[in-house]
Amino acid sequence: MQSPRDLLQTCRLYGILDLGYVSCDDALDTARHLLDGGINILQLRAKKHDRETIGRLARQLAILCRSSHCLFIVNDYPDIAQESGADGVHIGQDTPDLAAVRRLLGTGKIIGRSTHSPEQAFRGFEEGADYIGFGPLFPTPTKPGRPAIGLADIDRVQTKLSNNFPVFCIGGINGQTLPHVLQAGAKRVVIVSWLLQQANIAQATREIIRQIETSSPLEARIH
Ligand code: TZP
Repeated sequence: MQSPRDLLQTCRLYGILDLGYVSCDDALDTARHLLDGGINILQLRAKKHDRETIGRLARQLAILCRSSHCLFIVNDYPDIAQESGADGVHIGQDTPDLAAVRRLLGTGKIIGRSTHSPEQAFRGFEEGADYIGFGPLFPTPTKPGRPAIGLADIDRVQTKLSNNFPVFCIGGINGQTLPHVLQAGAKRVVIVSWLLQQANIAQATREIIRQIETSSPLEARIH
């Protein structure tokens, strides 16, 4: 069986079940559509819900994702990630101490870090994040008030961190902007609102993964 970190290497499209776009009642069905489309990393992001609701949903999603060989990540709450059986947690810049999160979760779990500049990206790598989010590339209502950083630094950041280190470009990515993001050197992307708003989420997911894999093949890993 692949370890979570090995599976992370194969992830090209990162889906986020953002409860700002999907109701709790629809969350599991929406997750099933994303899984049908081939998503192999999925995050639960809930900025306005109470811990109990998030914990309950996280436990259900952890089981669902595991049965589909999909990594499941909880945003913001290391303790919920731990107790729900998730594969890891995603933390923002407002959680400064990644080492403390690592002590809580141990080395078996994945820790992802949001970064909004090349400097933050390099720091995220150095402090031991297993992957970083890098963006927002474009302005996005999903992260209001956060300035867009554009495409110019993607290639430099990905190359400096090595092509094997998972840099997930994020923010305002959709069917139209994706080709520009890939052209700029992105190897992995996160798409939140655009994917969740598609009439056929599974088909859109499949098509986006196909586009990423076609335009941006990963170099073979030497073990
Ligand atoms: N972090 C940087 S941009 C962003 C997050 C969580 C939101 C991206 O959402 P969308 O809807 O794909 O623009």
